Amino acid sequence: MSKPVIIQVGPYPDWDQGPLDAAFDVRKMFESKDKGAFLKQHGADARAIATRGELGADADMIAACPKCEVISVYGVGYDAVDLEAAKIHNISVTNTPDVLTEDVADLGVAMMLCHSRGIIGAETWVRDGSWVEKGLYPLKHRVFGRKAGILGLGRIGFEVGKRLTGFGMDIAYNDIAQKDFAPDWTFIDNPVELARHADFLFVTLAASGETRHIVDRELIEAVGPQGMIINISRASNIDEDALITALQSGTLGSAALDVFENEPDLDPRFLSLDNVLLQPHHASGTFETRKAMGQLLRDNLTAHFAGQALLTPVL
Ligand code: 8YV
Repeated sequence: MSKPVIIQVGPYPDWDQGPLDAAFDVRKMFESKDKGAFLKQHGADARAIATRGELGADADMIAACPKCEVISVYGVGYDAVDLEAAKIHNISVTNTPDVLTEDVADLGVAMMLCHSRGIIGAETWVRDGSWVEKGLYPLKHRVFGRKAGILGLGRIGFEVGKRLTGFGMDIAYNDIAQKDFAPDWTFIDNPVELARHADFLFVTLAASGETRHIVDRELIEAVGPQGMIINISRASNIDEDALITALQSGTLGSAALDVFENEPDLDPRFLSLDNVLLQPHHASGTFETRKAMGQLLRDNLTAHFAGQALLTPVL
């Protein structure tokens, strides 16, 4: 029996590629310079699309694959998949929740500590001889005991909060409703009020059309000149232009970002700012988590083609 044809949007590590190639007839879109021509050639045969969180599958891609039955996302975020188009064409969508939660939370907290304590600058201070020539490294701001705000108390936001309790922080959160699994943390029903409360504002919302630019100029200014915004969700949750303006003018103290509009070609203005910590969208980037994500992506595809229930459907 011939293997189901799959369009693979972006590369995966070798340990995922091997089993994927063995189980399916994989057509690798990322190896083609002309995506349109690639989809013309292979789209008609495709029964599935395997993609990554940040790459998704847009309406044109979906339309070019009329026999597609399932889109499997390597990532928890599926905002880059055109869900309306998937619905119209009766296509299921799966993602990889849970397996990456802890690592993403770890990186968010690490970014807070790193940036607040000036760890990257301090390392340079040692290496470039400044310690010998100039003496002690300039003082930085403490994390312990300060106020944290979590915008979006889903799986990742909750894990961030659990970690922050270890730093004795005063934790508040905002979500569409109060969560009974977080009785010790303060629910603030307005995102701007949450930002006013926070020394450190974690953006951990699942991105969608409704959350686009929820972190706008008003909210950024509410975090204020002493505050830090940490984004481990999606760039679209923040008005990036307003963020850069606030970082330049000092109406926002600092930011630590793992995600960017148009990544990896980020806005060059970020590169000239020293009050922002820049990370290459790698919050889930550990061997352990990426292996689990690859496995879950394949398990969903395998279940689908075996006529079984999907493990982690979002649609
Ligand atoms: C990426 C992510 O999928 O989980 C998500 O939503 O954005 C990430 O885990 C990962 O970088 C692989 O491309």
